[in-house]
Amino acid sequence: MATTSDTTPDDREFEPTTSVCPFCGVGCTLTYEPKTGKSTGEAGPVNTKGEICPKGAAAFEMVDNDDRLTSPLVREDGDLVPASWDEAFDRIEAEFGTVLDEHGPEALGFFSSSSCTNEENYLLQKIARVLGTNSVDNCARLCHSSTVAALSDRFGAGAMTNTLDDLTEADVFLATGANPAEQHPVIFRSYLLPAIRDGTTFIHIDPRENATTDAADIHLPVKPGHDIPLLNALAKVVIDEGLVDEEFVEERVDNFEVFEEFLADVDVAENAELAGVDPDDLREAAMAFGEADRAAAFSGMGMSQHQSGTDNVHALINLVVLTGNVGKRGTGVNPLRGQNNVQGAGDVGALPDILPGYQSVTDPEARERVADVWGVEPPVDPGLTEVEVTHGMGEDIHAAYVFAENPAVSEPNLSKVRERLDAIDFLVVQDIFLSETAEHADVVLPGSAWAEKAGTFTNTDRQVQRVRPMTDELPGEARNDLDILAEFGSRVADYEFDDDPETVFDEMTEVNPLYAGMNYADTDEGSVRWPYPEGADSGQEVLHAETFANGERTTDLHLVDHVAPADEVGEDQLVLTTGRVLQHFNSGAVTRQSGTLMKLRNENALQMHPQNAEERGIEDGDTVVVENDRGRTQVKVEVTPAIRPDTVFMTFHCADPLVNDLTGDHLDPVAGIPEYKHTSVHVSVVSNEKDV
Ligand SMILES: Nc1nc2c(c(=O)[nH]1)N[C@H]1C(S)=C(S)[C@@H](COP(=O)(O)OP(=O)(O)OC[C@H]3O[C@@H](n4cnc5c(=O)[nH]c(N)nc54)[C@H](O)[C@@H]3O)O[C@H]1N2
Ligand SMILES: Nc1nc2c(c(=O)[nH]1)N[C@H]1C(S)=C(S)[C@@H](COP(=O)(O)OP(=O)(O)OC[C@H]3O[C@@H](n4cnc5c(=O)[nH]c(N)nc54)[C@H](O)[C@@H]3O)O[C@H]1N2
Ligand code: SF4
Ligand SMILES: [Mo]
Repeated sequence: MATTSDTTPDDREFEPTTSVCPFCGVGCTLTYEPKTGKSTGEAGPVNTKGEICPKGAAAFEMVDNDDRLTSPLVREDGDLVPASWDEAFDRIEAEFGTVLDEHGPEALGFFSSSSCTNEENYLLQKIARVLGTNSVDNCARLCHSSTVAALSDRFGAGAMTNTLDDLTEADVFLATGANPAEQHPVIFRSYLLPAIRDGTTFIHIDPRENATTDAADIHLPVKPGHDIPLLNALAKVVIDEGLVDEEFVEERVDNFEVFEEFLADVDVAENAELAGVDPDDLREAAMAFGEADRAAAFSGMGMSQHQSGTDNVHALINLVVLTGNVGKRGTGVNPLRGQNNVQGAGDVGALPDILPGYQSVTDPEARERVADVWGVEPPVDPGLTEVEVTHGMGEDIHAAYVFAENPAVSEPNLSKVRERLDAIDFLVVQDIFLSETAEHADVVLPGSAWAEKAGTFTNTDRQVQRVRPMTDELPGEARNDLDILAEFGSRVADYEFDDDPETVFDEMTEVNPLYAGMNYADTDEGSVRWPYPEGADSGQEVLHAETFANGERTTDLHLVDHVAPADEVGEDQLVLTTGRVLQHFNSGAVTRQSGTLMKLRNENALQMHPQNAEERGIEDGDTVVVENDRGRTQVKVEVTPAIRPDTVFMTFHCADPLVNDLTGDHLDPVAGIPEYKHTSVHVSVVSNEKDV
């Protein structure tokens, strides 16, 4: 990567101020340790003893890194070459101007970022809306959009119903489609594990045995894509065994009889067979959940990333509501949120149908409240999701701005995505590294990493925390993300956008009712939790206690039937499900830069059951071809009984092997989340060395 300045990242000095980890939604507090030149944990609102996981410990390696982007790049004769900021912005201004003149604002798409601050996300969604489009989205789309849709529909708030602190009071934990031991390590070790050791029964629902399963009392190895029959059977056992919380149902549920009738035909043993689990284990899990005084459910990508993602979560909510496990400590439906600020990116309105504070764009009063502050009314029509924007590139979408996301690795069905990224007239990428997506861009803007910026992040249990810079100096010509966004907005729209985090925060609290009354100074000490009603002393901990967040006293039980996954499984095919490991993060853009993490684990292996391996003549460590109609990739095999015999698993943390060349882009009809967790594939051993 070309550098236009003498300041390489290594020359800089950092201050040991505290900030928040750039990786997962747990939100651990970190600081810089001058002696080692690395990040280290510091006691904070979530990691109260300063505990961190290996990624937190390596978080500085993405800041202080020789591969950082140090200059704007523009495409000349097919190549990306260094340019000045003025040249880069002039080009952006001209190209966005042309697209706006020729095609209007609907021809624009904006990718906002769940790894960036509330202020940056707020500003980018405002820029999109001031320009006249609601087509702004963030990785929450790929992550918990289905969970948020189901929770908002049923309870009126798309977030954890409870807090990490009160959850430790549960008698039973049920975690489904989530592997918190690897993906939310500090929640697992500091909150869940101590309670489990103290007697809380732990039910884990996952097609694989993983580090989380090691702590489980009951493991239900569900077939990928078959959570609804399993959850309906759990609800059926609860009803049959008289474990319904009748008082709660009487007071807070509208349609119990209809639901009971709907489940009347459910045969528990048949559903268990369809879901691929042992009926006795399923009954034991249902009894434990139903008999508990307080039971708490946790939900992750195994539930949300399906064509039936929203329905999956509805089925889980049914079980929780039926047993009266909502509105009190140690209960609830608790999505473990993904990136450090995915909760915040949604809260502040970086979503195509939602204004700040989950107000619908179609609600005229909400638009008016926003217009009062902005002086510009947001457009009325919901915009496109990020997968829809990608699919529209080169057709209806003529220019796009990708801020801190890497869709060229993280979106599904990548051969189509690559085609679209090349077909679009004009693509801007604002990143800290030359990501796979940046390689397709017309202009690349070098931004700032977590330890170089100020603002706030909102963690998985709704705590707004302060992000503080540890240096004023950026590598080379790189600039602060919020500055870059403000200059971009001010150049392309007839509007002056502010680049001061506190000013942006203050404006955000005026527009976002959930954050109303918060003040930037308060986030400097500990954290501030939403909802934070104006005039309150502190944010609300357990939601939905007397009424649901939508103001209603009651909710419905939803009647959800099994939805067959989009990919049919041919006779000699296996189901590929995908996910994560402890040592790496998402597309790998920020973890493959870390020598320490790569040393811990640098291989992306395909987990396969011994039975499948034997049938195909595959041995542990062999290289195999994994393929389907969409693509083909080669990967090493780890033969292990930890995975179901009809399923294989690999991560999406690498650009090679690139698993999303295989995944399909079938979307959940409500939330638009892709079906990353169920893909049909052929797996065969590479017989000829030359093929490798
Ligand atoms: N180390 C690490 N931590 C991370 C991340 C990371 O990349 N690395 N990413 C962050 C982000 S963005 C997110 S969204 C979270 C995600 O955190 P998780 O939701 O825990 O992540 P996944 O590994 O994608 O999926 C969880 C589990 O779902 C299981 N599963 C697969 N298919 C099914 C199914 O059909 N049903 C059920 N019930 N389970 C199934 C998988 O075997 C896997 O163990 O993690 C965050 N934390
Ligand atoms: N097969 C499969 N695919 C999946 C999933 C799965 O489970 N299976 N999970 C999906 C989920 S849940 C998610 S959240 C997505 C994640 O998908 P992405 O968000 O696309 O993945 P990341 O690797 O987190 O990409 C973040 C990008 O932002 C850059 N960046 C990081 N911090 C900063 C910053 O502060 N400033 C700037 N300017 N740039 C920054 C990084 O260099 C990187 O290029 O992947 C989805 N894709
Ligand atoms: S648990 Fe999450 S927030 Fe905490 S140190 Fe690890 S990656 Fe960072
Ligand atoms: Mo995510």
